[in-house]
Amino acid sequence: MRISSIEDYNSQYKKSVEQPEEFWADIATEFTWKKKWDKTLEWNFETPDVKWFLNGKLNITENCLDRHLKENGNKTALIWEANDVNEKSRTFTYKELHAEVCRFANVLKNNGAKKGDRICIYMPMVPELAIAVLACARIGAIHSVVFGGFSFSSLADRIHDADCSLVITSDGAYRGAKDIPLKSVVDEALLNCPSVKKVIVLKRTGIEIKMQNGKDVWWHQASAELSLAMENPDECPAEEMDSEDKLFILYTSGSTGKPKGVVHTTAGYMVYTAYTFQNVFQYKPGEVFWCTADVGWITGHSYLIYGPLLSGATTLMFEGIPTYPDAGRFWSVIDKHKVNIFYTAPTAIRSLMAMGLDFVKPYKLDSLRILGSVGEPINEEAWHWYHEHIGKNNCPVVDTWWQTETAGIMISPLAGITKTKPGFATLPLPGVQPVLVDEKGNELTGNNVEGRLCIKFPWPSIIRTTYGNHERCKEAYFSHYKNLYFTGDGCRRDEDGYYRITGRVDDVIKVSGHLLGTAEIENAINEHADIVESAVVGFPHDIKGWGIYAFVICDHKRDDKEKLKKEIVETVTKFMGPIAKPDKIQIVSGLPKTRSGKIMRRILRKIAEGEINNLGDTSTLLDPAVVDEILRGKV
Ligand code: 7RM
Repeated sequence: MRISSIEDYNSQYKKSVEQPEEFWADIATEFTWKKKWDKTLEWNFETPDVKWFLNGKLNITENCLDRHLKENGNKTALIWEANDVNEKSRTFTYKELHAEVCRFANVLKNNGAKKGDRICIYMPMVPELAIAVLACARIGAIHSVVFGGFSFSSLADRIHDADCSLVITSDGAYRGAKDIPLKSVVDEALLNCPSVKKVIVLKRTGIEIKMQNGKDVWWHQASAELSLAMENPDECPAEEMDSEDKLFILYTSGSTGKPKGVVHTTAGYMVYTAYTFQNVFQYKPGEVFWCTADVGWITGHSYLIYGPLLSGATTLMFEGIPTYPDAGRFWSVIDKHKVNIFYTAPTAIRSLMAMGLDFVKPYKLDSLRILGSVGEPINEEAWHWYHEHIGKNNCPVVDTWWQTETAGIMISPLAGITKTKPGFATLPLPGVQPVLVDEKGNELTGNNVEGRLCIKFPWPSIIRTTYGNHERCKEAYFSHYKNLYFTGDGCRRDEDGYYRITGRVDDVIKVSGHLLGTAEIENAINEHADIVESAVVGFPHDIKGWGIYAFVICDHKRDDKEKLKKEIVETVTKFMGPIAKPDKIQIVSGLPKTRSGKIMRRILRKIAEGEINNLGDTSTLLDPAVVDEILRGKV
């Protein structure tokens, strides 16, 4: 499965295009199956319908855990570093992690969970989060992890959409100097989620919380009770799953206010995340791999938990934030745990770069071998800083492009093998066939072209559906261009055939690496009693990549404008969460609309970006005067 040189890459790539089924079948054979598949691939992008490794039977946790026990049972699977520098870090060998996962799988079963149930996980970055994810997979329950930075209303939407029967959470969470009351957010969300029968609560911060009799269960109590009820609570048979049984749902923002529940299935996800982990990062046995992403995002699913564990690697999980207790924390963790491969987001690199080199200097960073970047385009300045000051000009930087919907890395250098170029994700991985199209869907062939990025052949971990609404999956990804998966990104292919992602071409924005829907933010703003309408667009932001610019209409004149803006920020934080706080708010008396009442976001985007002399055609506006007013009041 391992690519070892650029010639090897070229020949594997060729094989993956000419004989995709043979190519992936060879790789899939390396895993543990309860029953081998009988057909490798069936697909149709019209409906859409993609199936890999048909009728194969397996459990992904047997591949993540049991498979390694015999030879590597005492090898470290997980290292955990706490938010607080003074709290002891924890480590789990493969044997220990296996036992913990089985034990918690038994807790889930004891609380009524079974194969096919949806379980929402809303937790801090503690080992129990990874244990909960794997325990769901162990029993065949479908996990839906919701990022802890989302608030009750976003959480409720997600629980409700997936019809979850169980929620796993903690009393509170530590993030930097803050204590976040997670359980009370769950309590508020559950006022509108009758499907939830049980809430399992991990004790983390010890804050006082309400425990509802018969519904809320303490993790440690439920776990202790097992020892009385079972002879072997640390063992739990792995449920037999079909290759195409759902493994998880992960919500991602789209152009409407309602997030999409991206569905991934068992075998294809397993094969692709392991394959990409090993090849992109060129992982060597014994190395420590650190992905800084939260498990609430796809990067945490695929490269903090599944990819590394499937590969028998040592994965590091960090509970805190890059700037606590100071901006040297990442570098101190790298030295402390001798991290070899470090995978983070450009927004983190830019914010640490802005804090100055004094926070880097005290650290050796000599364990590092490879650096990775994910989530947004990495600007050249950040790329060079990362390469020079963190990698000491000695570590290849892999700029990995991919999406929640692709589940694994799609376009990226292979560390130490592909010649890198700052700002470029470079070349597609084997199995990935990118095409660029113009707005009408004509394929742009040859090099030196720029268009919209599509993929023309299925890879094993392609999105299968959007939960509960297959039509939406078709509409969002498979109907823009015939027989192509549409990514939503703009992209350039340069003279060397290298790909450079230019950014989103739809109504979602990447803010600090978090994908947010502008419509979702507008809904949250509109919860403020005085706001009648709002329009949100992105604007370029030095650290965050993109910032949030909100134009709002207030239903009566308020003289205390600054207070109103503060209230709007609080409203967004309350309903959607702190990650969606607007950076700029402009109170306006009208929005630029067409005669049919559609907001012309193109104009607002230009204004927010400061391109005020180039607003384009405004002749179709109902009232062109609103544009002048907005320009006068720009913040
Ligand atoms: C992994 C992840 C997906 C969107 C994607 C792009 C942007 C991600 C890069 C990137 C430029 C990169 N999943 N994106 N990686 N843009 N270079 N290396 O981020 O679903 O949350 O977001 O992120 O716009 O479509 S995601």
